[in-house]
Amino acid sequence: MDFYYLPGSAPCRAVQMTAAAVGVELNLKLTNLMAGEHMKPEFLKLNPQHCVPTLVDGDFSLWESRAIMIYLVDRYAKGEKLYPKDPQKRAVVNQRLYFDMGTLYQRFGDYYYPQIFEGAAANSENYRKIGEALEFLEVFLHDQQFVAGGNCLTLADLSVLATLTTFEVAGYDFSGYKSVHEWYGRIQKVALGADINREWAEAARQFFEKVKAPAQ
Ligand SMILES: N[C@@H](CCC(=O)N[C@@H](CS)C(=O)NCC(=O)O)C(=O)O
Repeated sequence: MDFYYLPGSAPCRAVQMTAAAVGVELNLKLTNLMAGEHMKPEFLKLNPQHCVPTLVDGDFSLWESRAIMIYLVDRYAKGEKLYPKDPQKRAVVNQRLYFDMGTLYQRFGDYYYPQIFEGAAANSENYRKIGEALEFLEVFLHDQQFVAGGNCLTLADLSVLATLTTFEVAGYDFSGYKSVHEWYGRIQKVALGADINREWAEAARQFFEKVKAPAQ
């Protein structure tokens, strides 16, 4: 299976951890966005939306990290722990995956990426909203071992772990969110591929070096 990726990218790392959890080997295809490799005609044939992660399984090509994660489990996982079949349990995992994509990681990006890629000034309202998203996550994790509750690790944990590892290399201090912080330490000990997630995330650190928290 060909996996087009960039190590610093949180969505790519979430897929990497899912592949490790499911036990499938990925043929790593490093895709240098800075050099425009994602805009080459051969890549656009695989993914007209020109983003990583992109997975190519035979003649099937798929992008959107959480869609790829679900595909890997549906197609290759033994058992249903990572993505439960029970409709309500699955719905909670889905809710957390959408929360990660549309709220947690989205708000992180809204604050950091305009500063990094467009030279924009820090926006204190966008910074505040990152904290609010973390408060939501804190509520989800209160008295819970896993992001979607229940008694085992799911895709929601892998998705949020990849996101929060980017928070960490960005220098965003979330230690004040007690349940989140404890979960973050705990989950890295049990998630397969968490060591590679950690290692790959370092590639992103350089981008965040000049971005500071706004004066409060
Ligand atoms: N929601 C997407 C986000 C993917 C994404 O934004 N990828 C970035 C790298 S982190 C990218 O490929 N950007 C280049 C582009 O979109 O042209 C996912 O979770 O897969």
